[in-house]
Amino acid sequence: MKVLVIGGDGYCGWATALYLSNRGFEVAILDSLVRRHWDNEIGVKTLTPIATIQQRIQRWKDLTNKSISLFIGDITNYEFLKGALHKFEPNVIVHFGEQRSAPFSMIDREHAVMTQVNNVVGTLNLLYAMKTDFPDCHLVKLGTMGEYGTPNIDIEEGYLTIEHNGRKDTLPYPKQPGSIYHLSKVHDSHNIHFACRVWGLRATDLNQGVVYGVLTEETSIDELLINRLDYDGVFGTALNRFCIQSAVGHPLTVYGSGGQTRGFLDIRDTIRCIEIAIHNPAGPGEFRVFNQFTEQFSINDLAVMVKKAGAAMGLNVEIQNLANPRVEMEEHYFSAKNTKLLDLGLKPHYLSDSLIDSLLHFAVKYQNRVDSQQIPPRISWHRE
Ligand code: NAD
Ligand code: USQ
Repeated sequence: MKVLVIGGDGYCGWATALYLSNRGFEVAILDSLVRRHWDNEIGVKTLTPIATIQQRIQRWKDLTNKSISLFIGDITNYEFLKGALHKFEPNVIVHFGEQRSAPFSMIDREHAVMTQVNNVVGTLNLLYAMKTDFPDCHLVKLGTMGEYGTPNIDIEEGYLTIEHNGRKDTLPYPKQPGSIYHLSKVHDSHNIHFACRVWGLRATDLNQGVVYGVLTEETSIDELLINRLDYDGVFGTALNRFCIQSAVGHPLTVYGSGGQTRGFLDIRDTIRCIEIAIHNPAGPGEFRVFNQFTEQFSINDLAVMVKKAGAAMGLNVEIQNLANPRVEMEEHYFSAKNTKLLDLGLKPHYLSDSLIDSLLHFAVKYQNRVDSQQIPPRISWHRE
């Protein structure tokens, strides 16, 4: 089976491409490398020294004798996208290729517009290319749990059955995203749903929670295969940031009171969920939604766990409550369903002391690459 991994040079995409290649899928990576450009634009670096995509793929070939094809270009360029699809002829397209940072999307009007154009137009191009030439291809699209926001009722997997004035229907779950980036994912979901309903395309929208961790079986076998691990205030995400902060003696940056609760998962489960979605494709015309996370935590829960694991390693970890740069609820109900992937066979790697411990050791190993100036949040959601 041929799988095209769009965004395959990124954090989730690189780990997924190698995992699928290792399992015998014929894999191609399509990436514009724009994420490396955005890092340069805002002056940040991943904790880890990542090789070029060409070196990475060559090293994988040298070590395993498995080839990964490479298409460098932007999916907002329709001619390029169509050319790549015709050359590779995928059975499955796994789409990670978007601007994925909420703070980056909130910098100013330019970054907001760029995020939505990049994400919405890229996905729309993909849908048109599938409609015209690859109608049977299965689209596995990375969405986000943040599409739902934090409603005061249970979050279902994509759809909600509602009774209204004596009539009943199952409709898309209401969306209340918390950033321009998260909104772009809502727009994508609507467009993909439309393409399934009207053109009969098949798609799985994976509403993923916050991913943590860095090592997977494949990315850990050689330094040249190492994955990116972001810790800066723009692209770094909660738990990964806390581990790296602990390693360099920076107080943990809890925004506001820290009661914000989100779904989380280990990167080893990200790649497995993609494999599960591929093996169990959506039917023609079906827009299927899975909530892809394994556990819920508040930011305070995570900070306390990291502090405890740090203490066991002899690190003195402080927790600091910063003024929240975001506009979000800090104390709220959060109860999201996540049974669909479990029913299809996902065996989660739950967050454990040993995982935090290994992330802390990993962070300590690369601590000399940390620029502490990049840790504090510097983008505000507030109106001046
Ligand atoms: P990332 O920034 O590490 O990787 C994204 C990759 O996509 C980059 O290599 C980038 O160059 C590429 N890309 C972006 N726009 C492109 C375009 N127009 N054409 C071609 N390539 C393009 O991000 P990630 O953390 O790996 O996230 C991947 C996906 O998973 C995103 O869609 C994100 O919304 C989703 N997701 C991520 C997380 C997380 O915690 N990292 C959680 C939930 C959902
Ligand atoms: N937070 C802190 N301190 C930090 C970083 C974050 O308190 O140092 C808080 C934020 O205020 C927020 C929560 O932690 O309440 C999550 O923030 P995050 O930066 O870890 O993640 P988020 O901005 O939501 O985005 C990340 C990915 C995005 C993905 C999303 C999944 O960057 O691509 O879509 O996680 S979810 O959160 O489920 O929407």
